[in-house]
This record gives sequence, C-alpha cells and structure tokens, in this order.
Amino acid sequence: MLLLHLSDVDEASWGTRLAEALAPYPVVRRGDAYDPADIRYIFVWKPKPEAFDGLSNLKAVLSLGAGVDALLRHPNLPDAPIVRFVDDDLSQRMSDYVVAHVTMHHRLYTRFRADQKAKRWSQLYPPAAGQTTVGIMGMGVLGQDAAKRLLPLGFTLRSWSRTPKQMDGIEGFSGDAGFEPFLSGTDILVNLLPLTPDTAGILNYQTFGKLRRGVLDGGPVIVNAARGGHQSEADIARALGDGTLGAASLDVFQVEPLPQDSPLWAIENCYVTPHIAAISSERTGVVYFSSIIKNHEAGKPLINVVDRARGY
Ligand code: NDP
Ligand code: OXD
Repeated sequence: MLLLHLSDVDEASWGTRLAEALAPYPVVRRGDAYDPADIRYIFVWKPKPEAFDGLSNLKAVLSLGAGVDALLRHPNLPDAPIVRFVDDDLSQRMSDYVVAHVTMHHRLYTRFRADQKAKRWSQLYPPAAGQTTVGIMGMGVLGQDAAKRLLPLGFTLRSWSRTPKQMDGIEGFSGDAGFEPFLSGTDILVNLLPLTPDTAGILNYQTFGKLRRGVLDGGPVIVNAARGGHQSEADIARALGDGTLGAASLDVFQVEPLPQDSPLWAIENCYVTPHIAAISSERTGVVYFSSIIKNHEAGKPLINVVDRARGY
C-alpha cells in the first residue's frame, strides 16, 4: 500500500493519478482508514513530525523533492531507503532558469536597465560569451543539464564537485583544494549543490571576494537556485552594496517565504524569485514514482537512492 503525505501540494490530484497508474495496487491518503503496518511506500513532501508513525513495514520513502536536506533532518525519519525525484522535465525547468539568469547578467541587464530609467545613452559592450566564464557548483543531475545547455551558447564553462568530473568542454575542479582555483576564474557563479553540512553557508563574503573581477562590468555575479541554507543573506547584501558582487539572482532563501523586512527585496541588483526555478511535475512524477513502485514490487532494485552518509 502507498501512503501520500504531501504538504502544500494537491494531494487529492496526485492521489487520483497515482491510484490510476498503480491500479490495483492500493493508494491511501492521510485521513483515509488504513492499518499503518500495511504501508510499504510513503510519498512525501514536507512531512509533518508524525508522518511516519506506525509505518513498521516501509520499503521506501519516495521524495517529491530532488533535494532531501529537509527530509534528512526529519526527527522521526525511518531507516528505509529514500528515493528522490530525478526527472528530465525538472532538469529542463532548472536549466531554463539558469540560462535565463546567466544570459541576463552576461548582457549586463542591471546596467542597461538603470541607464534606460535615467534616459542615459551610454555604450558599453558586454564581453562575448566565450570571454565569460560560468562556474557551476554541483555537477550532478541538474548541474550537468545546465552545463549541457549553456555550452552551445558559447560560454566558457567550469565546474566544481566533491569528486572529479570530466565532461567535454568543461574544466572540472573538485574538493577543497579545487575550490579557490575554481572561483578565481569564475565570472558568473551558479549554485546547484545539495545542502549538506559541508555546503551550508558556502555563498559567503569570503567566497564572493575570490571570484574573478574585470570581465563583467560591475563585478562577478551569483545565481543560487539550490537552497537558502547555502547563502549568507547579510553577506550578499553587503557584497552587492560594496561592489564585491555586481548582481545576484536568488530563487531560494534562508527563510521562505522571504520575510518582508529582508533588505534583498529592495536591492536594485538583486533578482528575487519565490523558489520557482523548477517544480516537480505531476504528469512526469506520477509516471516516475509509479514505475519505481511497480519495479520494486516486481523485485527490481530501487533507483536514485539517497546516500544518507553523504547527505544527498
Ligand atoms: P545531485 O545529487 O545529482 O548532484 C549534487 C552535486 O553536488 C554532485 O556533483 C556532487 O558531487 C556535488 N557536491 C555535493 N557535495 C559537495 C561538496 N561538499 N563539495 C563539492 N561538490 C559537492 O543533485 P541535483 O543536481 O539533482 O540537485 C541539486 C540541488 O538542487 C538539490 O539538492 C536541491 O537542493 C536543488 N533544487 C532546487 C530546486 C528549485 O526549484 N530551486 C528544484 C530542484 C532541486 P559528486 O558528483 O562528486 O557527488
Ligand atoms: C526540490 C525543490 O528540491 O523543489 O525539488 O526545491
């Protein structure tokens, strides 16, 4: 039996579609009558503290989110494998966001927008894409997809990951020793890391100060589409104010929704979006999670299982 526990998501709609896809396999929702011991899979997004109570025969926890940092912090998380969402549609949406913000900053949007407001005709030629280096932190599913879509646009690309990665046309850096060399040649820093104890707070003033200066007018740029816990918002505000950073695009925040009194709302060269870079689609998600359950029930191994020791 599959149990749904989806907060802030249309649980009824997911439930109906999963029941259709899995029929005759039983699917239940919170509030339905069921014996917790019959639940073999639970499908979660922002599970409440009691979400896993009594689920003594769980075969897997299915995470609607690609990022599992909050799930791993759940106080009553059972010791079952966690399967996270890995999906072409999700990757495409994330890359859409990354490409939009990288190209916007590469073409000095902040500068020309300000010029237009001031009715100022001031010619300044942005560097060619090839002269601009985009550094992607996190070369997993989403980082690799973003890189694949930025490459044909002509950008010079580099990546940073925990273990060494080789991708055609991309200069790879890894580990602690590779971090500063990676930053020192980066003009636009894109964060697609998972949030773990090792990556928390990585977007800080010290990091910003190590990025390359002199290529983009106004200073280097950061694009954070991963997690708010990666960034110090006080440091971002400071760096945007004193020119250490030329601009920032932020989709995620330390506290969401971003509090009304956050200075980030009003900073001209800060582009705030409300955690919408990439949504998990119901259409593709139902196919993905139902096939994982069917395959596992048929004796096949689970895929995209989170490594709890690594934290992602
Ligand atoms: P993956 O697990 O596929 O990739 C993670 C990458 O980060 C890997 O390349 C990994 O290195 C690298 N990494 C992990 N720890 C470190 C470290 N300490 N130092 C250097 N590199 C490290 O994740 P995804 O690409 O699927 O997703 C990334 C994140 O995007 C999610 O965790 C989530 O937080 C966020 N996200 C945000 C969304 C939004 O709407 N804003 C939507 C979906 C996801 P290695 O390859 O060596 O293992
Ligand atoms: C995710 C997210 O991790 O939407 O999937 O942030």
